[in-house]
Amino acid sequence: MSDTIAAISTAPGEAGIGIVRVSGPGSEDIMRKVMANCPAEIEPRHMYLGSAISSSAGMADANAKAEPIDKALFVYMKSPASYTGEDMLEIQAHGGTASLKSILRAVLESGIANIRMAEPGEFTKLAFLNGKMDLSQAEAVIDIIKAKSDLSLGIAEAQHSGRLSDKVREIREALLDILAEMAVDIDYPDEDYEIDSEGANSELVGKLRWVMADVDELLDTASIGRIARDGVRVVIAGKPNAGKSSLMNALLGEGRVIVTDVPGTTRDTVEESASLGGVPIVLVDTAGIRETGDKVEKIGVERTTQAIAGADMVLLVLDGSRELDDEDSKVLEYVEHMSTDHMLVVINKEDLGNSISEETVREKLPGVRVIRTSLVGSAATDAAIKVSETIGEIFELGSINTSEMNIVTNERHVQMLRNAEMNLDEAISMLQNGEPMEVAELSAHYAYDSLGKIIGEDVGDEILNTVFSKFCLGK
Ligand SMILES: Nc1nc2c(ncn2[C@@H]2O[C@H](COP(=O)(O)OP(=O)(O)OP(=O)(O)O)[C@@H](O)[C@H]2O)c(=O)[nH]1
Ligand SMILES: [Mg+2]
Repeated sequence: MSDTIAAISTAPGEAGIGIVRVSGPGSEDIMRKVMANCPAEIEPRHMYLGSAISSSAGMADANAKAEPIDKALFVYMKSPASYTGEDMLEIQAHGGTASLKSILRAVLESGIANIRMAEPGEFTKLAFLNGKMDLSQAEAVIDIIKAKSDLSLGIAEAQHSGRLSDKVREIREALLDILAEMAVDIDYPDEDYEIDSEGANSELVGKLRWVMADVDELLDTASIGRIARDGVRVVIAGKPNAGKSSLMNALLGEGRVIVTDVPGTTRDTVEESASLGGVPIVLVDTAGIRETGDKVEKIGVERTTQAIAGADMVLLVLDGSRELDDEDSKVLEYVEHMSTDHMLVVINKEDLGNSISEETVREKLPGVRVIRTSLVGSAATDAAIKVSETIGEIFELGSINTSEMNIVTNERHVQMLRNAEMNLDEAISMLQNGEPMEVAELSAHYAYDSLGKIIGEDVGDEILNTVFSKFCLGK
């Protein structure tokens, strides 16, 4: 008999409710042992109110004293109409750590054969193995859970609904037709293409190019997909006291980081996720860049350098109340190598004067976008809006229509698409060079297999383990 698995499926901590989830053939028996007053006839997918009781009481004879744990709602789902496709039980109790742990313990100690704790992602893995969803849909589940903006959620939802899978299947079908033609040519080399093989091949080449164009179209969305899923990494840099942390707080709309008039206040990089106008952002506040003998501050400056290196965009904050000085020059050196397309210079402290002209800034950073701000009082909100708008303009994420476009966000999918592209390219070259049809067909077949791996066809345990190990426990 296959295993029955159980886990707490809600996040740890205190909450209104929390859910213990069970999947496998033992689900019904567990329900009858753990839920007191369980009706004799249970209608699947209907919710009942009961009382969860400790397992030793549950296992003892009917007259034994049951130890109540918590009042709980429970629902039983009969295979195959469940998330995993197996029989399932979900117990909704109060969302306290002790209550949920006790219920989970009662489930695990219920004496049902082959009951055990679920592994991370195992419920979703079962859903995949039981054909409830394909692999790319299963992978979207984790993206839905992790989504921190409307945009990333929209993309994940589209993938979960099977839009990417449909597109991949469509490409594979087209490729399968071509493979069939190639096979005919291999079996009957002289009959079908007796006139000149070059002419016949050019038709095949044309068809393979169409397929490759489809693959490329998906690959083209990958860079934006990565940003949409993980967020645009926006690093705030500048010399000490310029107002970096003030800008961070303004953008987050809260006093997240410490702001003082002491230069060198921020010692370490501070990261926060935010959604600005529907665009996912990871904001990074940094230690002010300057030459320093202070050991801690020095490490902070090193981290700033690393943060800049990994940035999708830099917000360079200058203190506009004073002229550019050596410290600013030092900061400019740090960002010189970057494309100014992904940079915004924020000349701050406008309320204290305008000692830095936009021209001076552009002399150092040709073509860079510049705005003036004040980050004290109510002006901070306007500044935050201006900066958010610029980020939106640069990354044009607002224009993405997640309900129509296929956007590839998953690194594994990108890899498989790249493999397919490479194999198709090889197949095309081989045909053009008059190499034997067998070898060209083999390359095209590899492309077909790579595309299949996106949706989970012929994937080995290794891939499955990697995919599902990224999930949290209980999912
Ligand atoms: N008048 C005025 N003061 C500002 C403005 N922006 C920031 N400040 C002040 O400048 C000081 C430094 O601000 P922070 O935001 O801590 O500067 P920082 O760049 O993070 O500084 P470090 O963390 O030390 O590198 C604080 O006293 C802020 O209140 C502004 O637009 N106008
Ligand atoms: Mg700071």
